[in-house]
Amino acid sequence: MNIENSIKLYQRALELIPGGVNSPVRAFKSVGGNPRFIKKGFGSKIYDVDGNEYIDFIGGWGPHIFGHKPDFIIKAIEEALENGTSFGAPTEAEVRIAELICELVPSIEMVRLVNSGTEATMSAIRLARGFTQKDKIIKFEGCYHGHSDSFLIKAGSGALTFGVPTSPGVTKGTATDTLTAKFNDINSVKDLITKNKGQIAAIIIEPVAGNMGVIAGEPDFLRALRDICNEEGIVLIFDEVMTGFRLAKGGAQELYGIKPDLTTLGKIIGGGMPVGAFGGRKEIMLMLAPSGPVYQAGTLSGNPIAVSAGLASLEYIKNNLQVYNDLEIKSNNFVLKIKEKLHQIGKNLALNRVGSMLCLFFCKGKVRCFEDALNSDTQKFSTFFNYLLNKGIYLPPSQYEAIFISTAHTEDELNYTVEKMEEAFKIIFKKE
Ligand code: HOZ
Repeated sequence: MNIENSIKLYQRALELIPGGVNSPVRAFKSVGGNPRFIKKGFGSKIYDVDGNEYIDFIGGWGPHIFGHKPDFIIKAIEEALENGTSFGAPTEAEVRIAELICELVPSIEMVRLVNSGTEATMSAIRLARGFTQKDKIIKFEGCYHGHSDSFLIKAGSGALTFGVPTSPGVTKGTATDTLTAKFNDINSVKDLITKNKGQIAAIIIEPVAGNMGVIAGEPDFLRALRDICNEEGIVLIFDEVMTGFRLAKGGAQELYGIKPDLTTLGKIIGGGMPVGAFGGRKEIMLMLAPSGPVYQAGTLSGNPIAVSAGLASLEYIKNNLQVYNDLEIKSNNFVLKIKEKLHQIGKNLALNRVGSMLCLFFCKGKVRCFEDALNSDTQKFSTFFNYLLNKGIYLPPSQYEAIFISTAHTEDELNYTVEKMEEAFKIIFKKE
């Protein structure tokens, strides 16, 4: 595969941008090789600056549930552009998207738009702290809630990919206020609450973790979290930046039938543009400025172009709810075919899937928490990734990110991917 132009661009970028990229995982450091510089995307495919075509399983890291450049999103953006790009004043589209979010996600009674998932989670915990007048939060090992200080402690995603789950630069004070529990282990949460009685403002969790690979929260565990939060007056925050509008119209909380107090959203809510949101119980949301004293603001929050793309996505979802069933069937068949190939070569890897999010761990046994995820052989993942990349299949360049299936992926493309995965498995397991 000729990647001459990507190589040249990377060399130029390395001189000017730390690590040559604007978000660490893109640098391919954990899998080796030169990152591909992407020129365009259409449907299930992306194309690099050397003209190579790839079946894309990143989907912009989640937003592109309908594939790249869906007509209805592009049309909405073009129409919005006719009117200008940014006003720093309220627009009708913000009201319409707020109505739609509250309709699709019933636990959200009021919502605030921001520009990214990181902003959403960062603001949600400030709000929870302001509401409860308590300082500490509980997060889970391997969960990733964006890159704000409070969350870069035993975090997943890029932080985990590069072995710095707790980042330098986070002050001791901040770290002291962030307690970490074990995913899917309610006793670890109970212990922290007992040791920090009356001091916990919020518990934040990805109900389906997507940043230490994909790991589903177990229903009993999530229900127990809800109960504990009720008993202790703790704000339960579901980080649905990845899972919101991805697993169901109402996100993971709809699948599990659990209502968090606050929800954070991103990715699909922006239709590929920079939008995030947080919302939830009215009495909590009313604490937010200018209704209440908890400050939060943003020059580009509710940006009309970004909101137009999000609105088009959510309207499409509302009118086409069968997409979730279609994605479930497609993704399940895909995983079954991969498992069949593994079975044929006598291997049994951990393959986790929830709806159209999935992850293959190079280890045996179940992966149900961070520690289990760390058992995966990342060297094997690297070989797997690079083999597929050279066959025109673009997986996330990290063991600890999610593979996303979109409505645009065709059966032929998925079958081709399974075929190439089988070839990769044979190479990886040849010596065993
Ligand atoms: N942390 C993001 C995925 N969970 C990666 C974002 C990016 O590199 O674009």
